Amino acid sequence: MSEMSNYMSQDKIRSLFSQEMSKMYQNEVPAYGTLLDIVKQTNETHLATHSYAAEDTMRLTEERHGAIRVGTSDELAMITRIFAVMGMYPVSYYDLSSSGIPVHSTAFRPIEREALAENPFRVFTSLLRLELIEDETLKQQAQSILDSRDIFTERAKELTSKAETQHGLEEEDALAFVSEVLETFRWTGKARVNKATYDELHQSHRLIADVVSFQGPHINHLTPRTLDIDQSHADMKQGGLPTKSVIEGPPRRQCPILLRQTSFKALSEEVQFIDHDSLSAHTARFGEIEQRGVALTPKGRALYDAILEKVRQKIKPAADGSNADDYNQALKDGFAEMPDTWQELHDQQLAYFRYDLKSPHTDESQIVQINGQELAISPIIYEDFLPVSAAGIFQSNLGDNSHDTSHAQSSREVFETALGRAILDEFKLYQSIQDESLKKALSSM
Ligand code: OOG
Ligand code: NI
Repeated sequence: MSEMSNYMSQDKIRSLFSQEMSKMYQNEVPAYGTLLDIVKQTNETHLATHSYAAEDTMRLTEERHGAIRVGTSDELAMITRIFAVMGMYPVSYYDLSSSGIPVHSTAFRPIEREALAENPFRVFTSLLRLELIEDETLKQQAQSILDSRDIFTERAKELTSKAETQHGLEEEDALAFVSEVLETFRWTGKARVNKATYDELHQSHRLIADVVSFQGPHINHLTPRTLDIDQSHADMKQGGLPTKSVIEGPPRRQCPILLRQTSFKALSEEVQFIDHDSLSAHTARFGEIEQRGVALTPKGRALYDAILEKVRQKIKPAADGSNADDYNQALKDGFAEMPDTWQELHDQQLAYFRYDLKSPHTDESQIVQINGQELAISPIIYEDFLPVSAAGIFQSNLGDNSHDTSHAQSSREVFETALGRAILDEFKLYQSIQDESLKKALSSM
């Protein structure tokens, strides 16, 4: 396909986009720059005393994910097309309404092993579920406010169509595409509604005010990768960032699983309403860090979900941090049930692994028997999100007074219709990476 040689690769476009997004966000939210410094420090200290394979620490301090919240299915459909230009596809459906948050979500991310290695940047994308607003009048008002906005620049839409038609973008167009798309995620501080409407939306749910009141889905956080989240979490507190009380996800383990994340809470920002005379404080934008471990199989995930559920039935982390130590202890105790060696996780088919030929350097603990052959295993890193954790991240930024929406029906079909394509199944993606590596390893013996 020689005609494609002039096009910038999707991976490169995605990398540029995440870099530009990072620059913009550091300007918009100075505390985020502080967070990046803290993580950089943790990682340097950690690397001085631990060894990693070079490919594990490439682009270490670059952001691993960001998040946005859109208001309508048309917006989501266009976002889907835009992310596809950057090689990002919707993986997994997260229904957060069961946690009292009126959205459902997916994450747009690269799916091929090579693309993930090049730049794994993902965007957790939520669609507001206005049907969960009880007040009919307010619901209709919110809908018509959303229907009257266009969150994309004309040029962004043109370039997206062009990329689709010609299956790629030349460098000049790709650069323009990145900067035009960035506009959609920029914070302006200018609301499209008056103060009274904002207050009413806010009263209904803080998230609804955040999605409906503005020109577009401002990026609400970015998330770099830390090599030691417990250390970074402590340093964030120490450094005076208003840090979430507990780390979401599994506890610290010998063999890290899935995803652990923590954040500093959204800071107050000035908002100008259309009736000009009100300047007020809106809290929506924050900073987060993440540490990822091995992806679990459906069996491993069921065990994870069951243990977490059991722990949370005993103790739920309070927003003010008052029971954080007890919660962490309960989490640790609960997860004692889950095997914590690579071999057990592998042999019990709880997690996904890549197979390679054994080398003299292969650690004993990462050698397994397959078809009578000894192979080396290495964990396949989890690339997706966890609904309970995501709800915890949302909630810590919505304050204590956010009231529950009624438990709504999950509506994956509605979401997929809005996307204009099917959501990919994370388990199938991990399984195929595992299968391929096994085939390759066995055939080269
Ligand atoms: C998204 C929160 C979820 C995560 O890392 O789980 C999330 C949001 O606040 O819009 O980003
Ligand atoms: Ni996040």
